[in-house]
Amino acid sequence: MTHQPSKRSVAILTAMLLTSSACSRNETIHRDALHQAVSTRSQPAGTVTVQAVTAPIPAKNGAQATKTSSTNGRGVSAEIDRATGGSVEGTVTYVADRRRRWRYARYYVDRKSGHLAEAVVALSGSLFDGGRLKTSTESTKPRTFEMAQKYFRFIPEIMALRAGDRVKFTNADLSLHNVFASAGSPARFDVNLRRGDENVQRFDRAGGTNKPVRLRCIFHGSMQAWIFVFDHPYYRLTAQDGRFRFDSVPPGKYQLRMFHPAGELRFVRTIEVGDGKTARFDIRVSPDNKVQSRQQ
Ligand SMILES: [Cu+2]
Repeated sequence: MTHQPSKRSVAILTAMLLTSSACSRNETIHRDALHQAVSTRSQPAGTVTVQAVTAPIPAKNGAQATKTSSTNGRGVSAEIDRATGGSVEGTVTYVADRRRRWRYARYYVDRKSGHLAEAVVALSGSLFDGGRLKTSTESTKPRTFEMAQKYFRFIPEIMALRAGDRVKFTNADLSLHNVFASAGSPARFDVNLRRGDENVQRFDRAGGTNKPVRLRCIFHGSMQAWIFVFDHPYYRLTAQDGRFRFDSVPPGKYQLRMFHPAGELRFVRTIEVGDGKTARFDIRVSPDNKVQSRQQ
């Protein structure tokens, strides 16, 4: 298992820093107003657009069984052997609807392909709910990510990390900002940041895809961000190509969950993972997948 969330977070941060210079503060605020307008519009009953193809692929040869100690400093209760389990891969794609425009299209969707970035994709299931799993190739060292406040936005707006990881919040704007974890979030804090200030928070409670830590700035209503915390390694944050992949998944039934909080798009489907097989599930979402605002 590679450290994709970390690399992707960095890649997305870089990409957003490059693109955000074109985004004025007025646009940001206007975007929030659009959000309100779109959110209150009634949506038809959620028809899930999905293309799911299960394509068994022979297991790669040469994967060595490297079962090692199941204890480490993070309270890991079990360890998955690299040579066992199956894989799940796919792409998240947004199918636009001209009658129901999506306010975040210009940020997240490659218009030609529809590939959706900054979508959180994760597996959930009884095999690892409530426990802390790792794969034999996964680093167990807690990491520290950075979430900046710049141009009156959180950059990146969406993060996915492992319980025990930390996030360093910084302020690059001249204005005083604040980071406030909303009531009901798995983490609670409320800090003010002047330009150049830093604040590090550790995220220990895993809320999965259903209960992200919801962040706001109390001074600027349009600023918002989400941090998803998992107690297992089967989560990804999609990059510009919309792709995700999980390896070393213990065989069994799971829910494949996708949540795009900024766009309020949600997708859930039950999948089965077979030993030594790769299952491909392409997730196609449309305005039909929009959830009602303020649900989480
Ligand atoms: Cu602010």
